[in-house]
Amino acid sequence: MKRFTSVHDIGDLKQAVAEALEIKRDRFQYTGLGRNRTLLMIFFNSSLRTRLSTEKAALNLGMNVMVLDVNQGAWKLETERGVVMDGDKAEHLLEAIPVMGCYCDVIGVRSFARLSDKAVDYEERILEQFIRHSGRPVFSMEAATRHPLQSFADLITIEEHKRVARPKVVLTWAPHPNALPQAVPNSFAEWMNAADYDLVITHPVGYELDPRFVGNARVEYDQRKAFAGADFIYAKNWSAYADPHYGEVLSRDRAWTVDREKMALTNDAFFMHCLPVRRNMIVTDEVIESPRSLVIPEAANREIAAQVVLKRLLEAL
Ligand code: AN0
Ligand code: CP
Repeated sequence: MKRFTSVHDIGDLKQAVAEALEIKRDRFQYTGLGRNRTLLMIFFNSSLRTRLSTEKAALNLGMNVMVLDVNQGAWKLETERGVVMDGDKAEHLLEAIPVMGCYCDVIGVRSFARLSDKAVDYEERILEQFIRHSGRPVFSMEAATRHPLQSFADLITIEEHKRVARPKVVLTWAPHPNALPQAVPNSFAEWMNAADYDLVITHPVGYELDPRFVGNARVEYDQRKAFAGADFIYAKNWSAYADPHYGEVLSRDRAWTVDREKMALTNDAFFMHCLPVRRNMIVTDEVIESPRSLVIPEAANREIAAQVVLKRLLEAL
């Protein structure tokens, strides 16, 4: 594998999950593979899980790891070409990227949507520049439109817990005070479609996702109807995608919070969320603390997903 930015890079999903479960049984079986190889992780945005799980995965493979938080201690970076750099930005991404490539063998990039210009976000300008100019295999640690390491971990978690071959998986919008990207729901829908699960997406009117990600999913505006018979409830907030409200918060309606009463409509569903989660906005204390909550095993599987991805990138060096 030469890069990892979406489900399209991972190939056969059954094979990928089998590889993940094999690594989970003994995560130290490939410690020689990363010897004298360096991973550089670049963060334009905050992280807890991605940073720790990806570093742990790299250590399991015997890699050396370097982390750069672009906003802490590095020069402020200009990203637009053609700008007269007489402001506060001391360095251009077009020099910074190839320089970073000099010091490592594999690069992970986290760069969220800015939510001001849909075209810029959906072209994945930052991630694409890393792919083009770093000279190294690049993987996404959540980019503007997708979070494939999260979705891969979600898929592994569902495969471990499902009770029927083709479970009903419900992606539900839930309220949040701030405007968040569509990366997690886009990517989740993309992977669930690829896995051919029975996927239902529920959200208030105005929160329709890009149809390219919705794919074969059914959209149900009545959250209670969507929950009926569900095997997995996957909660997430996102901001509006549709014009003219791209990136805006249209609702903070706590009638959409996932609570015990709504979970009772499901087929004893498991509750999932990528974390970080706002309790009693997205989900009640009771549901996230219940025995059906998978948020911790899901986060644990981030290490496994990252290890499969790094292993495949190393094998192709
Ligand atoms: C980010 C998002 O919604 O994309 C990261 C999720 C993994 N969440 C927040 O900023 C709260
Ligand atoms: N789920 C996830 O990616 O978490 P972090 O933002 O903490 O990395």
